[in-house]
Amino acid sequence: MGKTIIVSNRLPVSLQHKNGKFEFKASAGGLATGLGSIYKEGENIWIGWPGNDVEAPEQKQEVTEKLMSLKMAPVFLTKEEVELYYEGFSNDTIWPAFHYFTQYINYEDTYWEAYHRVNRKFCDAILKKADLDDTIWIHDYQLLLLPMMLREKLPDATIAFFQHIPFPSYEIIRMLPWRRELLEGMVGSDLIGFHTYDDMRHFLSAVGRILGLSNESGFIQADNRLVNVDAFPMGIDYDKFAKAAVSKKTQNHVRKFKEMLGEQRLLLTIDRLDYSKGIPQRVKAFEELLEAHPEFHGKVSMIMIVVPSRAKVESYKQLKIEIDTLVGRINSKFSTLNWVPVHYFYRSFPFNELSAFYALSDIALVTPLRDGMNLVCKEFVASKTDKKGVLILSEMAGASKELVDAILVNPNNLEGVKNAIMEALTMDEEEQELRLSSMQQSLKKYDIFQWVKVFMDRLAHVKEKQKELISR
Ligand code: GDG
Repeated sequence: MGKTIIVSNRLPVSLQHKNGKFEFKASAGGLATGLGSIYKEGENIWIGWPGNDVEAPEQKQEVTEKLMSLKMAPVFLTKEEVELYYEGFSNDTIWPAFHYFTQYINYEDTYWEAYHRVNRKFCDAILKKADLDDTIWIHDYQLLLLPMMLREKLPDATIAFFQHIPFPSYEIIRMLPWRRELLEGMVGSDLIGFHTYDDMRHFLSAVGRILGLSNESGFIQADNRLVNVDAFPMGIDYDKFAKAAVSKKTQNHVRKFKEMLGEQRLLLTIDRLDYSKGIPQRVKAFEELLEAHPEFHGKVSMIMIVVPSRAKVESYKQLKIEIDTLVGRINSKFSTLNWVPVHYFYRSFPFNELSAFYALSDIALVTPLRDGMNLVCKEFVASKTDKKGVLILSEMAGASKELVDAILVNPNNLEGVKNAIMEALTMDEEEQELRLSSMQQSLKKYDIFQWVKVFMDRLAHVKEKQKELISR
């Protein structure tokens, strides 16, 4: 058995340049935690872009050595590559297409060429580290071409791919001039995972209609290879959120925040700045609620955390202006000297403050227009150790397939969202407890560690099946 190589666009650390020296800050994200149990073992390694500009050869050397000591290897990207491959093809072509925002798709050949070039760069970086019998697990939409590039060089390697965002219907994927190459790239894998059954069905349908490859119960036969496709809904580090919620640090923040906010029912919303997250629609639903129910004035507030993201992409700049204007409108219309309807933060918070927001909020309003999974709703549920709180969740989030005890809404139906907020504000404690307990049970059982295990076990099973086929 060879080693395991994890590959993602970004490494699970962020690189900071301080006083002429490079420092790394470990990412606290769920994926980094879950895969930590893998890449830190034995000879295993994680390969990806460390972020930030590193241009001088001696700086590259310094960063590479530091990363190697952390069991990581860098793929350095030039400014132009970041602009065309990352901000361009990844975030301005694939992202809008795969989230059904066809009006935002940019069809640029220069983006595509850079995407191809950078996938090749990742391939070369991996080949420097990989042996013939290694297992290579590639993550997400920035690297769709990579599985086949690797397969051509390492025909017997074990290659897996997981997509964290939705996979759209055939009608959308066929709009992309590069649809064939993208699908062929993915099919270089032995195992392809998505968050939901629907994503998996869409992928299989596209592969059938565009590549002419049929499947039998999720197994595609491609060039004498078997490729398995399935749904693996990603979990969270459940215990981390449940423990943090009752920790001294978080509870100190809860106390402080409550003192500042006074007696308020709190609606929480947390997202990266992204048009797929449905932020304006949600603010409008809250505005309509306040319009129709003056009895809530002074009694209910929304805490809205918007984490800066992709600030250089035009559609994101426009979205920021739209949200600023909406929040300005609602606050100027309803605020009083001792009450503000929307507490709006355009920044991120340290983990224990985030945990405090989860713990003290009465309702989480998670209403993306489209979301591969959405982890915020799962983290909210895990943080509710006192079993008081209500989750309102969009049907368009992958998580809605698991969290069926949330109040499920269509995020485009403002009246429906408004009514859901009403229902949540008036839900009795017994029902809150019933719903939360049931969701907590499934999230605890199928956490991030279980997700990694189930995926890796399946990969081993697929390889066994391939061997049997060859020996027949
Ligand atoms: C992509 C897919 C899929 C947020 N604000 C703060 C903060 N966060 C953390 C949350 C959560 C993460 O960021 C956001 O994860 P999501 O899943 O909600 O969304 P994406 O970033 O769009 O992720 C998505 C995911 O990949 C995994 O496959 O679920 O569908 O789009 O973990 O906690 N963390 C801290 N401070 C903040 O202010 N510390």
